[in-house]
Amino acid sequence: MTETTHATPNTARQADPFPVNGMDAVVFAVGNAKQAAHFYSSAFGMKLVAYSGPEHGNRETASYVLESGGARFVLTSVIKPATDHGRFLAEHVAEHGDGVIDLAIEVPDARAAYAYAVEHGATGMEEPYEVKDENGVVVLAAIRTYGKTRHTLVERKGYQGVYLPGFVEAAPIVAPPAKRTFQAIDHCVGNVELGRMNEWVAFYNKVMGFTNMKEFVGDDIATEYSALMSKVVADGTKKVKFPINEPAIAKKKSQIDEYLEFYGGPGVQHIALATNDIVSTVRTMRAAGVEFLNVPDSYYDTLGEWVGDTRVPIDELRELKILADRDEDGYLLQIFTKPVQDRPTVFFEMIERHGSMGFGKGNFKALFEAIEREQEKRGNL
Ligand code: TYF
Ligand code: FE
Repeated sequence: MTETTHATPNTARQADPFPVNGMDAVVFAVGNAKQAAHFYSSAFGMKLVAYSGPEHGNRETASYVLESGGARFVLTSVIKPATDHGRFLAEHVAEHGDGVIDLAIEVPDARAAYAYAVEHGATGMEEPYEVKDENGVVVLAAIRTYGKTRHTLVERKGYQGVYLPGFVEAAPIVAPPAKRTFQAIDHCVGNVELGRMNEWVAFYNKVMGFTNMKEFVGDDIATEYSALMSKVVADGTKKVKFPINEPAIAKKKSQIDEYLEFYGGPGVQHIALATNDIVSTVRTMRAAGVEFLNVPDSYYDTLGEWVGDTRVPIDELRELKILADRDEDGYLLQIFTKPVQDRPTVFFEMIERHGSMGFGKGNFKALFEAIEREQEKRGNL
């Protein structure tokens, strides 16, 4: 696009170099996708909608597609490795445990997105290719990001099938909850090695034209109590938000180091899921046995003084251990699960936003202390 005038400079009006529609799916490689699908159905209220496996001609893997509103998870296990992909899945689970292998992004033009990314320094993993069935055609391409994680670029072209060609419709495993437990993927966080956060931020700046959001954890906070540094990149519409963490050298062993040690390298740390009723979300998930980080009562003794009025009374936040934070744009309510597998690696955040586009900076101290108490119980502090 050429600039015709300098009278109204407005970069926001310039064509987005890397337009995205939003997150397409979070793809997990797990040891037992059948049981994981049950967990995300019964404990996270997700609905199984599609399946691919040996019953339908896929001899190598079993994949379960679950949805909650606009959020989509794909859980994949290898049954019998036969191709490079099967061996990759087997090795991934052996090395990293259950984890995220793909943060798939829906784009309006996968060929253009891939070309732009590779031109700007991304490593291509799959050149753009078409997959089709009677429901239409989808264009896929993939680039590499931190660790063994990839971004598949998904161009759906109005595809009418349940997920992708090769998948068949599946019936829910348990009756879906009357009310959705969450609506969307809010952000996906990566942990990278010490000293590499800025490289990965630059990667998203260059390769996807993502810009930095104002919230970050810098040196000062890091050494004082968080033992991590963090910056957030997002696409122009802020639909896709990727915080990147690295460990910091502080008084205590970083929670990021614990992750890197037990995951065996960089990878996705947490997925934040957006809800419009965090109280009912947390009640439902707690009743289903999901464990959340504990917050000391003292947090709630002073919360009202600085956070002001929120939709949920402080007493109810206290009862459910929900955190609250406020900035100039509004407030947010958030809560963190404990890791959802035996390794102290991947966990989830539930978040209800009311104007604030932040990530809970006001809670970092209370949150990181809560994480460190868990780290200590595991003998990793
Ligand atoms: O996504 C975020 O930035 C917040 C805060 O290990 C956070 O959820 C950052 C690092 C971390 C846990 C939570
Ligand atoms: Fe988060």
